[in-house]
Amino acid sequence: MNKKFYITTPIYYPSANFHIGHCYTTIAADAIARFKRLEGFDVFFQTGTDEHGAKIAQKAAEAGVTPKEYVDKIIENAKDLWKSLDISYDYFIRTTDEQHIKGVQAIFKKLYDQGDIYKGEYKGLYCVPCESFWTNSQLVDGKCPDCGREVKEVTEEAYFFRLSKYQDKLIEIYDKNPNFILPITRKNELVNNFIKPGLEDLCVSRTSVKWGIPVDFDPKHVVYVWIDALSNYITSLGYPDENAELFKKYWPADIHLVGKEITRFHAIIWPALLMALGIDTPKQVFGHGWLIINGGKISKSLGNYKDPREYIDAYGIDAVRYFVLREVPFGADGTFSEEALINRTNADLVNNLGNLFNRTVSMAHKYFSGLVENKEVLEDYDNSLIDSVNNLDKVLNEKMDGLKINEALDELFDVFRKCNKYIDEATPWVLAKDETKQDRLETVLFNLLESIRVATVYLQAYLPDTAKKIFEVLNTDKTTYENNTFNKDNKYNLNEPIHLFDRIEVK
Ligand code: ME8
Repeated sequence: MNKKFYITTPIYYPSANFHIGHCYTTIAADAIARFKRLEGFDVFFQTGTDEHGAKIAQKAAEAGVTPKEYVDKIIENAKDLWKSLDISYDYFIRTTDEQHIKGVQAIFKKLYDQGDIYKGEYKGLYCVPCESFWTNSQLVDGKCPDCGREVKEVTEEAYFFRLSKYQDKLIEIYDKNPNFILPITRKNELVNNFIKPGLEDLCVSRTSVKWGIPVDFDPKHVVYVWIDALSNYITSLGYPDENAELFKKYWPADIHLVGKEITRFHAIIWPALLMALGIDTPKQVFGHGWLIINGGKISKSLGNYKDPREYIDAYGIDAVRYFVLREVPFGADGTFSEEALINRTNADLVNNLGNLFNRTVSMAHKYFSGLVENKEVLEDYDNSLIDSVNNLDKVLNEKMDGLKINEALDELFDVFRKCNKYIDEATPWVLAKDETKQDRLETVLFNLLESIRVATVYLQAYLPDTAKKIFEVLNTDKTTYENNTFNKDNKYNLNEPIHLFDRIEVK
């Protein structure tokens, strides 16, 4: 097999524990990764943490611990969160990993040696107590936005990356690959606001920041933010060793999934750095929208959020996964509220899927002791259900290729809705009373079970825990994507019915 697929999330700042916004990107990446694995791709799904910088050093100092001690705790918490959300990442990179540090130093040195990085002067407004540089527009009433104290203009020696040199080459990449930046609106914003006005060279080192990767040939400098952070996507694969097995196998990335606010770093700085290094650029940067809570962006610095585990404990893993994947058109901003989560769970998971599954399995037990096979006593309307089941593969592929995850889920749940409608049409409880209709009754139940089985194969990408429970009750090993069509020759020997989801009472 040579179909590979490399997908990444941003590496998040472990300045505080993660919130539902981080879960959003990570759950979406997980669903895409799982879908690709189902399809038979050899997937590498990477997430991780971006651990350097003045902010984290300051937080650690406030907590009275070293930066490493500070981030270690948050990362333990993050890994536990990903576990409780069934996140199937293959690799968790930390920018404090030795391999990453060495890789970043080698990248910096190579770019310097070939003249793409040069030494210059960084002029900025500096807040001494906060050890932070600000731009004029970031100041609040001319003062530091963090502490409100005076800032002063300072000049410090710094290294710069010749970003401006790559302006035309970037435009060439965008023109050649219409799917390089998606959704398309983000590409237009980027070209108009950043590329057209002209790119400036980028400051890539600091002497005022201590918690970072030292420039090995000039150790009073640390590598500043974006080279350190962005390089994670290749150092994890073994770069700068271009012959490293993982690098050869998985690079270039197929999708960098990021929030909209960092799309430009991924679509401008990152490909420029890669071109300078002489290696392939990623195939796609997808900038999704923000989850909004109480009218504003969920934010670590505002602290306006709950620990996502509270939602998982209250409503279940798959209610949370389903909500974030289904509620918001992927790409756009959307609101996260518990009320909306409850409504979605009750409508789609409890009433539609849960009810369908419980009713179908219960009837199969009541009428046939759980043993069901296809008696092929068909009515015309059966075909419309079977056709939509067989069409799922094509529809879901199209939707997932465009990362229309919410629409893919809607199509999948439409099959469950059709099954419920089919029960109303076929009225198995009426058939059950007529001895001459027993074969028709069994056919109806078979059609339902087989439709649920085929749909559940895809459901594994989105709601793996629920899919597993369904397959256990169906007592089937036909759970793989290959030849996943309605198979009239399957036979069922069902386990006892279960309630997949509990109705959530609104308080
Ligand atoms: O930016 N809605 O880290 P970060 C949707 N370390 N997504 C959200 C969100 C929200 N309200 N809040 C956060 C960084 N996210 C850098 C990245 S990558 C080389 C370096 C998600 O901790 C979204 O993916 O601030 C966003 O881009 C990311 O978390 C920002 O995480």
